[in-house]
Amino acid sequence: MKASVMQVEKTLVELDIDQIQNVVQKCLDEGIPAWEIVEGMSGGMTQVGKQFEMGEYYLADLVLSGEMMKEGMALLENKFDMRQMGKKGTVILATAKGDIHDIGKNIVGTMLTASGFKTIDLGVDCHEDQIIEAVKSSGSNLIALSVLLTTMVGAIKDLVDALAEAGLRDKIRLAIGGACCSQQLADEMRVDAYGEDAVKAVRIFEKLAKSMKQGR
Ligand code: B12
Repeated sequence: MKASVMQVEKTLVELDIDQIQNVVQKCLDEGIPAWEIVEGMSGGMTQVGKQFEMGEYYLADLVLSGEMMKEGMALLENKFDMRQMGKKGTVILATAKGDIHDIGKNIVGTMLTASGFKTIDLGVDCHEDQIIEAVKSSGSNLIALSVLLTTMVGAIKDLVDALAEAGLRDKIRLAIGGACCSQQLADEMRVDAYGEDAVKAVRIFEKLAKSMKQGR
């Protein structure tokens, strides 16, 4: 990782909100691509999450880190090559019902957009009916579901069942990610893929989109 990107990561971990835009801008001035800067912020967020779990940070710190992420992203939004957007397909993004975590989903969305996908972001706490509706109205066949709460794992099954009921299961590829997800859970829930970070999410959807085109 480049020194300036490491600085972005460190600034996030240290929750230095006054500096976040300065360090992100420094990366941009050095010509560092936006997606690399997103990776730095994402790494910082992951560390903040771990320190929270160890009892070193409080809930207010988490909220602050989320704000910092937003401030940093504000400088990057128009730095991605939008000419490529949608060329690889359209991905519907959602956080599972009952779950309001959105930082990871937003990073996944940014990385997908940056790599040539169009994204339709349904936001947080998404009921399966909302997702089905979006599939029908957009014609998209790719879904990225973020699930962080163990208590909401059932929402994955509800979505898979609802897709089957709507006669859409075979026409759709669904990937999951977030703190409580794993490959084992993906297998149990019969979803098509699990990814542990936004970079993997891009690889997964490239592969899934390709398999759909080839009529796997
Ligand atoms: C930040 C945070 C919050 C923030 C959320 C702010 C926001 N706008 O999102 C706030 C403070 C609001 C919050 C609230 C709560 N939280 Co919280 N939160 C976290 C924390 C510390 C970090 C999450 C995060 O943003 N990480 C950084 C991002 C970048 O990582 P990420 O989300 O994992 O996403 C990456 C990958 O997972 C992947 N990915 C994500 N989605 C997808 C999708 C696909 C398809 C793919 C391929 C990949 C992928 O790519 C992303 C980028 O690399 C986690 C700890 C953790 N280990 O995750 C707890 C955590 C998820 N929260 C937890 C809890 C319990 C709660 C609350 C219930 C607390 C409470 N008592 O009120 C509430 C939830 C209320 C609700 N109904 O949802 C628990 C869940 C425990 C469990 N096993 O169920 C955790 C694990 C903390 C803990 N150990 O106690 N939280």
